[in-house]
Amino acid sequence: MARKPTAGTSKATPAAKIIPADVAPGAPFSGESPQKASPIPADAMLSESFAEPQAGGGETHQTAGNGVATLTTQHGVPIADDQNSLKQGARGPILLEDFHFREKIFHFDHERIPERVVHARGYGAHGFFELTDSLADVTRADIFQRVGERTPAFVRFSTVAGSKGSFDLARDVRGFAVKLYTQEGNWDLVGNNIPVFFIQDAIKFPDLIHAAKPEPDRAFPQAQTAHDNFWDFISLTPESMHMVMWIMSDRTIPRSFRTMEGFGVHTFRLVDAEGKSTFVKFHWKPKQALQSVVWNEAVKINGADPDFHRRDLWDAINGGDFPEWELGVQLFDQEFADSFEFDVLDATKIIPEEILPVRIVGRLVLDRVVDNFFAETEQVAFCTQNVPPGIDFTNDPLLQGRNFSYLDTQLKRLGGPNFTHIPINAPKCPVAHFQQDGHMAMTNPKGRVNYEPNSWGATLGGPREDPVRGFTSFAATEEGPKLRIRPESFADHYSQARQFYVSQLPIEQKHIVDALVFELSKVERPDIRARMVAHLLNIDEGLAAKVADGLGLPALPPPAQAARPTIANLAPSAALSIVANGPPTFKGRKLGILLSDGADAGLFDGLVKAITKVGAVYEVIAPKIGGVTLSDGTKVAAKQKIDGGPSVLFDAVAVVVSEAGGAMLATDAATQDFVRDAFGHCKFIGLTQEAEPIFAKGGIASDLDEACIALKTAKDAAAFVDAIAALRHWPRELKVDLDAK
Ligand code: HDE
Repeated sequence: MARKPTAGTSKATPAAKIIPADVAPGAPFSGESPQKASPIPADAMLSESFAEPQAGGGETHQTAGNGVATLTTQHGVPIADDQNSLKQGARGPILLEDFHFREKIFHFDHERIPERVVHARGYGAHGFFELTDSLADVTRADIFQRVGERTPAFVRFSTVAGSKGSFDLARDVRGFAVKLYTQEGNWDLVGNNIPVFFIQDAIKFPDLIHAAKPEPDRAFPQAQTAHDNFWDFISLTPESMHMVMWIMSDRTIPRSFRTMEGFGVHTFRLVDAEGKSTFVKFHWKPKQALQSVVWNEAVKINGADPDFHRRDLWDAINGGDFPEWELGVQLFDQEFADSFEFDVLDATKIIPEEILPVRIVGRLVLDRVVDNFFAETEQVAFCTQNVPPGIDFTNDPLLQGRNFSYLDTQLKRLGGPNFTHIPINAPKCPVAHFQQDGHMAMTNPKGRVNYEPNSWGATLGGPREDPVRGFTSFAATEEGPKLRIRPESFADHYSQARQFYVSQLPIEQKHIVDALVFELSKVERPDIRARMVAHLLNIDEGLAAKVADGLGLPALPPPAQAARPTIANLAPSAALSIVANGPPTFKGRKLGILLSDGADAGLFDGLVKAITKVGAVYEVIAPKIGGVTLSDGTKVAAKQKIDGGPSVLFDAVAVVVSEAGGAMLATDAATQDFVRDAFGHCKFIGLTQEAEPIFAKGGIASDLDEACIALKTAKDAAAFVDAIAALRHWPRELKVDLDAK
């Protein structure tokens, strides 16, 4: 964890003996001093948090001179040589006596914990929740009482199917798990970026996940649903059809974690001090607005930057552009639930916002990245059953099943019952109980008494129940025979799938068709493809016909047998479209500026100013990472070399080159791909006249349209940045895609 101050760590000779020069051994270690005094370059230094005295490691650290902490074993023994193991002679065998070597390798061998069985790949950040509208009228939950009060939060975003090292732009549902450290205990709202789920009963979850994950004999495909097992299971599970519409939409290829919605999915309860319950559905609405990428782009992003989403979140927060979401609630009572078309306990259904408006009650801001990925993001343990007084469950059979699973999975992953002692999981309110011991117990209660009731009195006897403040379950009346059965009210599987489809803009409907054709084209068994089309016929005949055509199906199959006929006239909901809910400006987005030597300095300056003004960022791409010299002699460093900075990494691009630069770059395949992809992905493109040879060689010079904007002088830059707020020029897709013709 600490470094010794000697340079040249690769030297084979033993390091010089360390005599602390300016700090007495055992003197309290200051987290600041190494940064100030050390000769080691800043980027090689310890972060302040790691330089702090380690828990359990004693209050002090020895230093090796110059204020740099001395490298020690885990037990605190100072280490003289970390380059060589202890041997019998220079070329002899390693000695068993080398406790430092054995400890180091032992610890390394045990560095991994099991990855999450689902949602293994994720990324987290810290922030806070601030209440903007009190819910004191419907809940006693402390977090919802006082407007303006902030509650610390930790959020982890994730994909579902891929393993920990998989890529970010998989077509997949995104997890949106929020841990709120309230003053009455942690509240974990473990949601997704899609408001419905595949299945209605938790007992089907292992089957769903087995079917989605790599097939068990061959262990592929990784992080994708485009294979036989997934579509086999789905086509045999009609309740998943509403979710299928969502996952085949661009919701599953978000541009950023920052541009996704989050949903609690289930119907929960809010409960007031009198025990009165109000049903609630939770929504997180991104201030950054909604945005997704296109599929061909997603495939290429995964190659160019598999960490696209985590890098985006890291950069945004460290750049001071803190992502923010509004918390919205849909509140309703039993009377509404009884009158609603579908069962509010069925997690495959939404309540459209047009029927039941979303009331905004707070905001969630992420303003701090983690200090250490493993300690925080990997070890965070979300549990759906973590609810504070005033928030309660309903009988949604998916939620009920989850309440068992999440506690159980933490035992497997984190290795024991004391995972709440890990700082990221520890509540930030007082904790007092008689639970003790077990693996890695860090906070065993003090004193003689570890049981209750006891007769040791208020001071010595420890904590007691509080019938007033304590969690009281909503007193629901339950009755009926024990049955393994699905309620009749869960039987409609197609109506809301259709409602989702008809709520999409035509370009979004096309993307759903394309996604279905892509995925089913990877399915080897024709009967599975046909079975899916049979379901689509119950959703929308046009959709089914297009998918059948895209698959080259010889004939349409008969519609799947439906337990309930599709309700065809549910009103479309504008809230379900991504494009209709896009951003008003380019804020928070990234422009890629491709430069060559001799590029117009005034134009570049204009672009930088305009981009900065709207709160967006830019990256310079150049033939060499060393950068370019502009027309006025200014040197500009590049962030990306052209073949490492394809246009898929940017929301819009500008090609600003000199005549010689344009002629040179036109011969480069990576540069041709740069403009061709930007064009094919319907992005806005700014280009100087000198860039035209590149577009000609890329084969698109004659197709340039109104979203390919000529850039001549600095004045054009501001208009260009205004135009690119639209993000994509969708009419182009109909010209560049065979499937659209
Ligand atoms: Fe999860 N889910 N899930 N899930 N889930 C897990 O818990 C499970 C479901 C969700 O960032 C696991 O700690 C069952 C719906 C998120 O750490 C596990 C069922 C929703 C995360 C588990 C569901 C989710 C998980 C694996 C069917 C949206 C990542 C690791 C009833 C509302 C949390 C872990 C993080 C993780 C079980 C369905 C969201 C195995 C049994 C519906 C965001 O416990």
